[in-house]
Amino acid sequence: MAVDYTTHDGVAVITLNNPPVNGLGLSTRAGIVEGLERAQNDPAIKAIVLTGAGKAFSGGADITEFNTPKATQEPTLHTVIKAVEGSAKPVVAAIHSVAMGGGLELALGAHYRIAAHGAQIALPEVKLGILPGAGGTQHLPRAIGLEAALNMMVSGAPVMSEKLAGSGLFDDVVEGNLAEAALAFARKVGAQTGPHPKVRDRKIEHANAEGFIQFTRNTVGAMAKNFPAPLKCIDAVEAGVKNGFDKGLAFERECFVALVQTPESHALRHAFFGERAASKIPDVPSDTPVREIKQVAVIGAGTMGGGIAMNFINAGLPVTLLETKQEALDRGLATIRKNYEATVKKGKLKPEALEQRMALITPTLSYDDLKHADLIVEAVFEELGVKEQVFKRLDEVAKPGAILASNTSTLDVDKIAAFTKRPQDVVGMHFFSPANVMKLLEVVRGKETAKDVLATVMQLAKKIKKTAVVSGVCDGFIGNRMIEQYIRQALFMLEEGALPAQVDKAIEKFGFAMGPFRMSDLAGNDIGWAIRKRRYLEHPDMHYSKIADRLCETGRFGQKTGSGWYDYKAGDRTAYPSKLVDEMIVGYSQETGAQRRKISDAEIVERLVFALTNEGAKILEEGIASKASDIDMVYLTGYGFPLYRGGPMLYADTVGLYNVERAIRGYAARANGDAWQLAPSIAALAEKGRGFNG
Ligand code: 3H9
Repeated sequence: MAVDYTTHDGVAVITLNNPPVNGLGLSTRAGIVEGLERAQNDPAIKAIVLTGAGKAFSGGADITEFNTPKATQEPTLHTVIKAVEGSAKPVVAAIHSVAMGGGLELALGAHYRIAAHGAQIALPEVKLGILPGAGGTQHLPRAIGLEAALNMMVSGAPVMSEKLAGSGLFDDVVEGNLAEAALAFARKVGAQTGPHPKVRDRKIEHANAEGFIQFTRNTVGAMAKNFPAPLKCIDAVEAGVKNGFDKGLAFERECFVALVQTPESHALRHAFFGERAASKIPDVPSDTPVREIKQVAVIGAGTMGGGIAMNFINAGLPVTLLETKQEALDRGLATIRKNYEATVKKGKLKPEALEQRMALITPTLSYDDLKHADLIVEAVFEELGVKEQVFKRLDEVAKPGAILASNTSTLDVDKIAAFTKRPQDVVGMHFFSPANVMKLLEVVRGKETAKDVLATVMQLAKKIKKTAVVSGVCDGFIGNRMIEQYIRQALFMLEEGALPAQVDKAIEKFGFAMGPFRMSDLAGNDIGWAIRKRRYLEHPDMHYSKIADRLCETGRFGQKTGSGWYDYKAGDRTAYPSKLVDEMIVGYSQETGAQRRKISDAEIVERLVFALTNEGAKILEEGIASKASDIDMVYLTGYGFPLYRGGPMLYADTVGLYNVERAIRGYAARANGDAWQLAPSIAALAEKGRGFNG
């Protein structure tokens, strides 16, 4: 039963009861209408309270119903809200916690609203690529004013109920028992004669509504490039301001129907569910007991170790920070302090909080100080020999049951685990740089990693606000293994006729935050060089362009040396195309006999993105990732893949795997075609007319 109906001394209480968040799916909607009718037909009932059970009043429309027949089946949310509004007996919405999207729109249809302190109020539809489609664009400006309403809609950000007290949205915001307050309020208004107030009858008061709308449009237009929904919110509000509630409502509906079918909305919804799905590991049940993590230790106070430590400190967990030399430790601590000082300067952290956070760090030079840690994360030099020393030492000092994590980005976690007598406690925690900022955490599951270790790390990831994705053991794990194929294609294209700026521009226009050459200059070209040198030994048969090695041989390691694929000026991170490098590239093509040709931007995008997709498909085939959305989450949160395209796997689905297969087969038949080994699953899915995501 998605809705409960009870009576309390003349008041009917309709309680949404559709866990986890009281989504307004078909059965919930039908239940509300049924409850309203029951209350109308009972002469003993004088007023109605509409409320929610569990952790939300309502999280809004049921997103899983979008683009399915249920979404439009009566009673639609519009019908429900109309029934609430039209109730002859007053309806009081009692909001004890989250009221979002359709949930807030439902409450706006009620005659009265009261909320508990701390309730989260939002119209977050833009985050799903849509606009509030059940009257929110018309009701909210009438409830809290044009400016505040537009802010809430275009940002989608939640606002605490107490901040909205006195805004016109709530009749009361209470600190005590909301249920009792709601019943008392309902009895009071139930004794009054109607008609009861409707938000739709209020006026939108603003001295210069059109001017403000235009101002918002200009600001949002510049910020929301590639995301159509925020501008549509403004259009819908404007329609209501100019033409009145009903016409505004009709226009809002039109916009909603169009937006819900856009690839941007599809991508954003994919990311919403992908993020939640990533935390679920197929063979690790959600009720797996977790180990308690009260003390953390981080080995290595360099950029990575320091950033990792900050994550735990920010979550209030004490961290023991270990280095081998006092000066390295001092340097690490100074960098952490500097980072926090910058946050204080931006006004995002109180000065006293800075000291509190620093006080959570215990610096040490001794492994013996790690014996109380529940989790130890190693962030030392990326070499197996160094890791061996560290893990052997950890095996001696760590307490039984402590989780031993490696931040390795490419090394074999099973080999690292084998350095200890407790491989079941060893796991990879691959943070991305800067570790205190980047959302992604690849959790690398060794063949012996215990299930409760995985469950603990996934839970901890939530606490430190990371998107954690589980990867099996392979070279580069999910993210770096795929990026290698992407970089390989980028380099081949230089040989075949493109220049770095053209490649970067094409993929940045597609939506990547940074093209491969600017990215490489930022990370340091020597890093890729070191990896390639290892590859040449491990995979002598694998074909790489040597063009990047040439660049490195000249000492152009990127921004840190003032030159790389591009030229840089002191104190300026702008990448200026380098004549010297461009000539070197053309010279290299001539030397190797490569026929330079004009490469289109479309080809650049296809080769880079499909290289990711193809490797991603192999990663799925091998079970390194358990679902396609995990791969997309890695790319959306760690590699700057454009959010509005949903990741390399969803993008391939959007293009159609038949087309992806054809493109890959085409590239495989051309120069450097040996780099394209079509993943069998792409062909198999294409034949069935399916995609990675169904
Ligand atoms: C809308 O309302 C359109 C209308 O304007 C017009 C209609 C005509 N639907 O996040 P959590 C699931 S659009 C379906 O981990 P929390 C979620 O997938 C909607 N499912 O919990 C997860 O499932 P699972 C506008 C939903 O406590 C579980 O609930 N509303 C929905 O950290 C727990 O989620 C939004 O955009 C939904 N609407 O946070 C709000 N919401 O357990 C989106 C959640 O299987 N939701 N689920 O993985 C949120 O922001 C958070 O979920 C919320 C709770 C703050 C509510």
